[in-house]
Amino acid sequence: MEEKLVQAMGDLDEEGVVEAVDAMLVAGAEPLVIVDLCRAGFEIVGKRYQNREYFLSGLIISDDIFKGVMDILDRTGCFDPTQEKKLGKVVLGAPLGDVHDIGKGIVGKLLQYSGFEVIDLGVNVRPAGFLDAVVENDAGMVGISTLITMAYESLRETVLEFERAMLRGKVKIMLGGGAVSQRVSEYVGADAWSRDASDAVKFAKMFVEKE
Ligand code: B12
Repeated sequence: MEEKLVQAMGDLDEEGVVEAVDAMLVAGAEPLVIVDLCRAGFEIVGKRYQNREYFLSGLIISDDIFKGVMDILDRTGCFDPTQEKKLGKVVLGAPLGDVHDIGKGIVGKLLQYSGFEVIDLGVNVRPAGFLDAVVENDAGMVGISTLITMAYESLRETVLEFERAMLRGKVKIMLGGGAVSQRVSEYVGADAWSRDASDAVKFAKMFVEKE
């Protein structure tokens, strides 16, 4: 069924995706495993887009199909922010120039589920937008999700914005999304990076403990 889900996502076969997700849930699969298999399916979509087998419409359809998957997973209650929010505040967003928000949405849900308050600024967030939100909400952490290489400069600018405001020492910045890597993280000057949503929770807990 795992294979079927990845393939159906890659083929933009909505019915196949829903069937596979339903079957996996009945079999007791973890929602995060399902999310990760969808991500593998997105990789296929991305490659086909690069090879010009798919066009922009293909990317849009894959987004639509995945929203359906999240609706199904949401109905299971697995992402309910049931715990009292007391661990800390995380400002989350996609940087200027980037409108991808699927991974960011997952990260936001996981953080909330794990007891963090999430201030989600959405996509295409200006560097100063992150700073303003941190100041307004007295938040100690920032999570930035990036899928597009064009946004590297705005990531760097965001970190510089905190440096200029003399807040860099107080605010931890983590990066994630398909376009990040160790090199990007070093260039930007982030505190942590990952392409795994659950690491956002791990990092946030680590940041709070170190405070
Ligand atoms: C769906 C999609 C779209 C949808 C997005 C819909 C939406 N609401 O997000 C739409 C149609 C809008 C879109 C638009 C475009 N896209 Co697009 N898109 C994709 C696609 C197929 C999937 C992205 C996705 O959601 N993946 C699934 C999620 C779950 O993965 P993820 O974001 O990496 O998140 C996971 C982890 O990284 C981690 N994570 C995420 N955030 C964070 C944050 C923190 C702090 C941490 C710790 C972890 C973490 O957790 C998640 C779960 O594990 C990718 C292909 C790919 N391989 O990714 C291309 C892709 C990203 N797109 C691409 C391109 C080129 C575009 C367009 C420029 C196309 C165009 N001609 O207009 C525009 C960009 C517009 C812009 N300025 O941003 C390229 C980017 C290439 C590059 N190197 O820059 C890709 C890679 C496709 C390709 N191979 O060419 N796209």
